[in-house]
Amino acid sequence: MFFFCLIGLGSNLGNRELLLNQAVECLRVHPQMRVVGKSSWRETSPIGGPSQQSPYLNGAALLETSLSPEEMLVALQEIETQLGRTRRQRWDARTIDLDILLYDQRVLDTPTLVVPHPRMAWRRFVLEPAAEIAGSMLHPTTGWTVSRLLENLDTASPYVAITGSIGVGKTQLAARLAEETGANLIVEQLDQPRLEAFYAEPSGQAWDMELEFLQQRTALLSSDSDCWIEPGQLVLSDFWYDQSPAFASVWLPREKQEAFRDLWQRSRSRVVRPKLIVLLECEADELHRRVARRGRPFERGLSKEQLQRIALAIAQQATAPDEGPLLRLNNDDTEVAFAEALAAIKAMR
Ligand code: A4P
Ligand code: MG
Repeated sequence: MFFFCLIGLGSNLGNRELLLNQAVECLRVHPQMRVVGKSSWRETSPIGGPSQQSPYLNGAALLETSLSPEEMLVALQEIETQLGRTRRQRWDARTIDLDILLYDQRVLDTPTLVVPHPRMAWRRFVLEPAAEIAGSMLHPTTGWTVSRLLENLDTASPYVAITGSIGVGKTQLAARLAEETGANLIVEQLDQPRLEAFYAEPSGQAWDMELEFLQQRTALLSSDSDCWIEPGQLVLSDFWYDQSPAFASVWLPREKQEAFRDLWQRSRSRVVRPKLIVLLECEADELHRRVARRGRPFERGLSKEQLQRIALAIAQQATAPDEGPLLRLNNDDTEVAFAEALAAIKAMR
């Protein structure tokens, strides 16, 4: 059996062009690989990692192979070593980096191998060369082709939605990213009396509360709102329009959920959809502690189980077909999450 495997190549140390060509030569002579496509090499600005790095030369190659994904990773690492790759810190300068972007339609998540490559869906330095040689290849977790992912970068509004369970740190991350990038920030307003009424009697008040949130989200993200006027201006929100049905699935009784989804669907065509969704996640005990620490009296009754159910419902919605590129971040370490989100925003330009 042979499978198509899409590889990303990058170099920003030494003779970059020679190193990329040598890497392709190593792939060519490998007895269990056939190179069926090779992109042009393009110069790109380094994203993430230590400052003062030199520009990268990036490209992509399409292989036909009988190796398993794990065997492919080992083979690529052997080629990296042969071409002088050493590892010091994450995202550091390197003579050669060979990543598995796609392996057939396989979805893998092990400690040593994640496929599709977890950051490929919004990186311009990956998608431009990949689209040259494998535009019609399907990215299995978004259900979009490589070309469509690139088109999303070129045509979707420069808008990033941050989502996650209550108390996970959405507003803090959004504000910090907006300050760093000069983005317009859209923040959801909380109607405190409404929330107090809800937490006092969840079953009776849930419909009104969810409807109010939905209406607010629709108004804030409406395509005729002022926040989209400046072309090219980055916009960040501390919520995501599609988190509405996720919250509704936790708080509303079953018989009301379909009616709510109808309302959500109906106004969905009027809101601007994000170019990238950032989903913040956090270990359950820590999430519960964060909610307690911020000290909103009306949230005191929230249980760890409820917070977890919300987190799960949002993750399900965010991984549903056709939602587009998703960056999942563990926000236990807020510094790491900030660096990852910032790198993603820069990589989309
Ligand atoms: N690993 C898991 N999944 C994969 C996969 N699909 N392909 C593991 C390859 N490796 C995978 O990789 C670290 C570990 O990831 C490996 O041991 C493997 O088991 P690495 O090559 O040692 O280190 P790295 O490349 O620094 O890490 P990583 O996380 O792959 O880096 P990224 O996120 O790919 O970023 N800017 C520009 N302009 N151009 C670039 O090419 N590349 C990076 C690397 C950052 N900025 C860049 C570029
Ligand atoms: Mg790598």
